[in-house]
Order: sequence, then C-alpha cells, then structure tokens
Amino acid sequence: MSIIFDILSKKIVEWRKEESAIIEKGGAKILSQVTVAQAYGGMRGVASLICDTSRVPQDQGLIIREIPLKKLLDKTPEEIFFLLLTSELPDKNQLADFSSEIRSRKNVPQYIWDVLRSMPKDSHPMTMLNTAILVLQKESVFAHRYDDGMRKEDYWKATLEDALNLVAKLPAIAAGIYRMRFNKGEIILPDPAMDLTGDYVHMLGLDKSKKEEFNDLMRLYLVAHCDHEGGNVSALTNLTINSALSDIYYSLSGGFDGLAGPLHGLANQECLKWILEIMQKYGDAPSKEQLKEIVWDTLNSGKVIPGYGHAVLRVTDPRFEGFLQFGKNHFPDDPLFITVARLYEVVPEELKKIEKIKNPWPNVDAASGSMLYHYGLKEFSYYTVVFAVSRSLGLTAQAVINRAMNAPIIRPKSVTTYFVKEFIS
Ligand code: CMX
Repeated sequence: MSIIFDILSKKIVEWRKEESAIIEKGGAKILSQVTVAQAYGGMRGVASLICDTSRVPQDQGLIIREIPLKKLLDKTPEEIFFLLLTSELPDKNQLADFSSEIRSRKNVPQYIWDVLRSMPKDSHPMTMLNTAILVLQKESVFAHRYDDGMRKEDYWKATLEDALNLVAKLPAIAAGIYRMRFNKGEIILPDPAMDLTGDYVHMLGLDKSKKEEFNDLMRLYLVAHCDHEGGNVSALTNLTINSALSDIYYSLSGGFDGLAGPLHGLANQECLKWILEIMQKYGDAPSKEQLKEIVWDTLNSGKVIPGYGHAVLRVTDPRFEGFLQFGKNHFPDDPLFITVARLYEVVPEELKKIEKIKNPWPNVDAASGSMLYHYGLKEFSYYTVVFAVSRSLGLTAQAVINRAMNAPIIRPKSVTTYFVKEFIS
C-alpha cells in the first residue's frame, strides 16, 4: 500500500483525538453570531464550518496548511495535493511514491469518451466535464465498499481511493474535452511516465514552441487554483453533497456545477472576453483614460467588472500577483498582458468610488485567462475547466478529511420571512 495511506492513518488518529479534546474543552464557546442581514446576505462572514486544508484571511489571501501561497508558487500539483491531504509537504521518497500512485491511475474508460462524443457539439466544456465525472461515478470505490457494508472507520480510505483516481484521470478527461469540443483532432491518451502538469500539457496537444514556459505556467495555474477554504460555492456544495455520503464523483461534479457560474469560476472566461472586446474597440493596449471609460460603460450597463471584487478578500489576491509576475517575467510586451496590468492600475481606483463594493482589488480571474491565451489556449470557454482540474485537489482533499473526521451530514437551519418579521418586531 502506498505511503499516503500510512501517513494519513497515523495523522487521522491524532486529528480525531485533537477534535474530541477541542469539543470537550471549548465546545460551548460561541464562534460566530448571525444577524438577520447575514441570513439574507448569503451567510457572508458567518464562521460555521471547519476546513483544515486552507484558510483565506481577508488581508492575506490563500494560506494552505499554514503556508502562504506566495511560498508555494514553485511547487508541483502533486506536492500541493500531498500537502492539502496530510498538512505537510512531502520529502523526496514520499513524493516519488505519491506521484507513482497517481500515475498508475490515469487510464480513462472508453465509455467516458463515447458519452462525451455523443454530447451536442455546442455543449459548454464545463457541462462536458461535470457529465464525465458523473458518468465515471460507477467506478467509485466508496460506493462499492459502502454497498458491501464498509465500516465507518474506513470511509476515508475509500474516499482517498476515489480522490486519487479522480485527480489522476481529470487531466486526461479535461484535455480530451478540449480536443473534442474545439476540433483539435484525435484525443491524446495519458502517458503514465509523465507528471500531472507535463501530461496535461502533452494531452492538450498545443503548439510545441515555448513548451517549457507553458509547462511552467500550467504548473503555476494548477497550484494557484487548488483550494480556497470551505465556504465558497464549489467547496460548500462539494462538502454538503459528500456529507450525505454521496461519493466524491457526485460531490465534485456538483461542486463544479457551482464553479461554472459567472460569479465564481466562470469569471476568468468572462474577464478575458471583456478584455478582448476592449482591445477590439480601442486597439492593442488601450490607454488608461480609455480603460477608465470602458470600466464606467460596463458598470453603467449594469454589469460587474469581471475579475475584480471578492466575497472574502480585501486586498489584491496573491494568486493574481503570482500570474502578474509570471507575465512580467515572460511576456511583458504582449498587448494583452499590458492591458491586464494597466487595468490593475485603473479598475481599483474606480471601484473604490462605489461605496457598496467591499473589495475593489483583483481576484485570480483578472489575470489567469490572459496567461493561457498568450500560449495559444485561446478558447476561453475552456478556462474554467483548467480551474476545475486544479480545484479538484482541494475539494477531494477536503472530502477525504471530512470522511476521516466522521463529519456529520450538513444541515443548517433556515427560517421564514414570517419568522423574521415576528422576531424583529
Ligand atoms: N463590479 C461591479 N460591482 C461589484 C463588483 C465588481 N467587480 N464586485 C462587487 N460588486 C457589487 C456587487 O454586485 C454588489 O452589488 P448589489 O448589492 O447591487 O448586488 C455590491 O457590490 C456588494 O458586493 P460585495 O459585498 O463587495 O461582494 P459580494 O461578496 O457580494 O460578491 C463577487 C463577490 C466575487 C461575486 C463580486 O465581487 C463580483 O461579482 N465580482 C466579479 C465577478 C468575479 O470576478 N468573480 C470571481 C470571484 C473569484 C471566484 O470565486 O472565482
């Protein structure tokens, strides 16, 4: 059995003891209160969930297992997945073992390709991805072992099997969707000798010039989008579905249905679309004055500025900073990149003038799409799929941890407007 099962077996015993001690000592302490406005306002700011894989302080951005993202930007998706699962970065042996465990699980059953090929040609790539994950559900180790009467103690092991299988297969499925949906020729099958990033790039089959650079961008992309605590739309959906002991094929596909929304993961597609429209209107690299004009045209037409604002963050997203630095290092003269960087000089100052907007700063989606575009991945309806491949690391890790901790079914209480009217009178 792979090292990851051994490490987690030991850690989970400790984590369970720690949780019991916490609840015994401070279980009655009040973590958060909920105002009527918060109940109507998407529960914003209500601390009522435990998620140990990562946290997002509003003044710092993503911290994975107590390591700020800025210190992890040179890591690989395999290292990050190990960190999310275990709370520690792997040493050399652990990484080799973990990587080979993932590499051995890459094969995608033929029926997935058959189903994807039978979908309407204009299906959104996210619909194709979520369909593929759901169709793959029949492979769930958790579902089969549950049917066979698996003990509760072992739920996490079966969930980890599913997590490793899904994370290993998603790059092939995602790359296959790209090639089918955008008529790029035959799908390219996974290579068990390659790491997650290299294989994903290989299977996308893009122009091979600047291959090393694109490989590095993809590595950064897969690391930067991996997790963002437990309360965002996709994470909460994933955890809620999984809490019913629906396996992670069900929960991940449900979570990704949320990621497909324009206020969440689809914002990177929306953002690039918006920037390309600007460039079409004003020519390459519009001036600051022109950008200011377009920002107000967009706002006055009742639309949001994609890639700006956040439900939690109140500073520039460190993930945006990571991509901005990548662009500065590799293609500072690309007009698209110049526009992205110039928007960063313009948009926050304008959004600050609108009182209701709590965060005028860019989130990850303000830059990520332009990076993929630069290297020839120009079909921006595909960008949320790349986001999802990365986010599968965090969402599956969260599900494994919750099964390990025997997290109960999620069931907050709702109240009616009738109740609230009585309550405030
Ligand atoms: N442009 C215009 N208006 C904005 C705005 C933006 N970028 N960001 C916030 N606002 C508006 C909201 O629409 C809201 O208006 P109403 O009260 O009229 O509905 C008001 O400001 C208050 O919003 P908020 O409390 O600052 O932000 P929320 O927590 O409600 O929403 C988010 C957060 C991300 C949905 C919002 O900032 C937004 O729509 N941004 C643009 C889309 C985007 O980039 N999404 C990606 C986020 C990252 C991710 O999850 O992937």
